[in-house]
Amino acid sequence: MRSRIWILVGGVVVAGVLVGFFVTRFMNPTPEQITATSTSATIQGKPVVNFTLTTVGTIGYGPHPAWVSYLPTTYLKVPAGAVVHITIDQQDSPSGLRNPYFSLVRGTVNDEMTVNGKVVQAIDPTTPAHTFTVPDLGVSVPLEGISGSATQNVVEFDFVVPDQKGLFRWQCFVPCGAGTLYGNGGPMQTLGYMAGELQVG
Ligand SMILES: [Cu+2]
Repeated sequence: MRSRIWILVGGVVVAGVLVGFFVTRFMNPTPEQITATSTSATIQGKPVVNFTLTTVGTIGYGPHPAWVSYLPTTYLKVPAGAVVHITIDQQDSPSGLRNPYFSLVRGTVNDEMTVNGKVVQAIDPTTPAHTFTVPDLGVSVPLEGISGSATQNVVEFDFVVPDQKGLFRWQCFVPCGAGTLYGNGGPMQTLGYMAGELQVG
C-alpha cells in the first residue's frame, strides 16, 4: 500500500515537471538573442563591442506585420564591463515625445551621440521617431525621425555596462504604437518590437 502511494506521488511530480517544461519552453519560448561583435578598440580602458540595429515603421513579417519595430531583434547580449557601441539606422518618420526629457541624450559616453556624423546632446522633442532607453542604466538616446527625401538617420552612441552579470529591460519612450491607446499599446508593450532585454555577462 505504501509503495503505491509513493508511485502516485512520483507520478504527480513527474507530470508537474513536464507541465512546467511545456509552459516555459513551448508556450513562452526564449527568443534568439544577438551577441555584440567584439572589436580591438577600447574606451576608458574598457573593450568596445558593436551592435547595428534598424528602426522601421512597419516590420513587414511575423504575427504583426504592420507594427513598428527594432530589427533584427530587441534581445541583446553583451559582455560584462564592456563599452557598447550601437549604430542605429533610423528609418521611421517622427511621432514626437510626450515627455520632452527623453529628447536629451543621457548616460552615454560624454552624454552625446552622433546623428549622421554630427555630435549632438539633444534634439527637438517633436522630432523623435523612437528612443533607445535602458532606465536602470540611466541610458537614453532619442532617434530623430526622417524628413524630406531622407531614407534614414544614422545614430551612433556608446555606453558602459556594469562589471557584474545582469538582465536589463530597455524600451522606446516615444508613444509610437499608432492606432493603440495613447500610442502606448501593441508594439510598445511587446518584447521584440519596441521593448527588449539587454543581457550583460
Ligand atoms: Cu518607438
